[in-house]
Amino acid sequence: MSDARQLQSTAAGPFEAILIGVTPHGDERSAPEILEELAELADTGEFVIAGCVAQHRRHPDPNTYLGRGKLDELAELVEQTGAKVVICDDSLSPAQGRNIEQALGTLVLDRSELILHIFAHHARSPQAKLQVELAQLLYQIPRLKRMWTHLERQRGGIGVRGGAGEKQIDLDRSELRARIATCQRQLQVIEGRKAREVRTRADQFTIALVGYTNAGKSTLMNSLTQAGVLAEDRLFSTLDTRTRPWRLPGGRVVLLSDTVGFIRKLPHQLVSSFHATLEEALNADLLFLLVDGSSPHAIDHLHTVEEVLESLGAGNLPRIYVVNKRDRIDDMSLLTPLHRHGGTSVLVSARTGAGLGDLTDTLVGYLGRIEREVELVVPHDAGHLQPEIRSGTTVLREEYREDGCHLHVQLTDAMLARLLARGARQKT
Ligand SMILES: Nc1nc2c(ncn2[C@@H]2O[C@H](COP(=O)(O)OP(=O)(O)OP(=O)(O)O)[C@@H](O)[C@H]2O)c(=O)[nH]1
Ligand SMILES: [Mg+2]
Repeated sequence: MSDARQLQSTAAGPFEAILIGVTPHGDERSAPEILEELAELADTGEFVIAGCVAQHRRHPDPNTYLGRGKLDELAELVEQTGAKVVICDDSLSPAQGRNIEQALGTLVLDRSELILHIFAHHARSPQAKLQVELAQLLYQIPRLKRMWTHLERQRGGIGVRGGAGEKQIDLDRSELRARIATCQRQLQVIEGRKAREVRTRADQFTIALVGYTNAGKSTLMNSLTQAGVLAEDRLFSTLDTRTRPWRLPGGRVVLLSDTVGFIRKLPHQLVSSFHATLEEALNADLLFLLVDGSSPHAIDHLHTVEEVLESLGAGNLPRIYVVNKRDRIDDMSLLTPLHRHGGTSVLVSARTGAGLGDLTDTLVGYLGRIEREVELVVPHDAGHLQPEIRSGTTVLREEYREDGCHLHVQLTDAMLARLLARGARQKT
C-alpha cells in the first residue's frame, strides 16, 4: 500500500501539510507563489496547507532535497504547526524521502505520490482504477525500503531489525510484481475492447480535446455535445476518454473526445499506465488544444501540453488552439504571448457559450481545406446510404437524376473509401 493510501485508510483527515520546493536564484516570488500549483494539488488531495518553505538553489540537495539550514527551519515549522505531512514539489529519490522523514518525523509525499493519490481518489471506471493501481505499484517498487521504515515507525519500531526488514522487502517486492502482472493482464483485456471500438469509428472525423488540467475541456465537451460529463473546479476530474457526437450546422456529425488533463512534471508511471486512454483520444484527425486564457501561467501550460504531446508521439497532429474562459479575462493584452505562439486560435467561453460559433466556423473552414470535394452517385437501390452520407460528410449540393441521387460532398479519404465499398459510385 502506498504512503498516500495509508493516509486515506488510517486517518480521519484532513491532514495539515507543509509544502516545500526549490527554485533558481533570482526568482523573486514568495514561497506561496512558487508553490501555488502544488497548493492546488494538495487542496484537491484534501490536505490543509499549514505553511510553505521554498529555497533558492541551483539543484536540490542530493541527500536531503533542501539544504541543512533550510531543513532546520522546516523542522521548526513542523514543530510549531503540528503538521503531519510534508509535500515536496519535485519527485524525491527513495534516499531523499527517507532522509527527510528521518530528520522531521513526519510523513513525506512527493509531487508524483500526491498526483497518484489524487488519481486514485478520482478513478471511477475499472480501467482508470487499474491504470492508477499499476502506476502506484510501479512507483512503489524502488521505494519499498522507505515505506518499510515508515511502517516500522508507525508500529513503534520494536523488535524489527534490518535483516527481518530486508526479508520482508523481498517478499513484498515479489507480491508487488505478481500484482503488477495481474493489473497488466486485466488492462490488456479492457484495452483490446477499447481498441476495437476506436477502429469501428475510424472513418468518422474525430477531434480530441487536450490541455492542461482544469482548462475547461469537459465543460467545452458538454457545451458542444450535451454530453453531461463531469466538469469541476478541481484538478484531474476526468480520467477516462469519452467520445461523443457533435452535430455541426447542416447535419454533419464529427466526434469529440474528452480525456485526462496534463500537468507539469506528470509522473512517467502515470503517462505509461494511461497510455491506452491517451492513445484512444490521440488517435484523432485534429486536436482542439485548450488553454485557460485567464490563467497567468497560460503560456507555460501550453508549453507543458506541447511537451507531453510530443512525448506521446502526437506532436505533429494538426491543431486549433482554443483559448478558454474568455468571460474571466479582463486584460486582453495578456493573450499576446498566446497569439504569438502561432497557429489558428479561437477565443471562447465554454461556460457562457461565447465564441463557440467562431469555433464551429473555424472547424468548418479547416474541413474545407483538408477534405476533398467529390460527386457521389447513390443509386436508388442504395438509398440506405443517405443517412450515413448526411452525418459523415458535408453535403454541398444535391440533385435527383435517373441513375440515382447525385451528391456533391466534402469528405475524408477514409469516408470516401467506406462509401464506395458500400455501394456509392464516384463520378469522375
Ligand atoms: N469562468 C469560466 N469557468 C470555466 C469555463 N470553462 C470551464 N470553467 C470552469 O473551470 C473548471 C474546470 O473545468 P473542467 O471542464 O472540469 O476542466 P477540465 O479541463 O475538463 O479539467 P480536468 O478534467 O480536471 O483535467 C470548472 O469549474 C468549470 O466550471 C469558462 O469558460 N469560464
Ligand atoms: Mg475534464
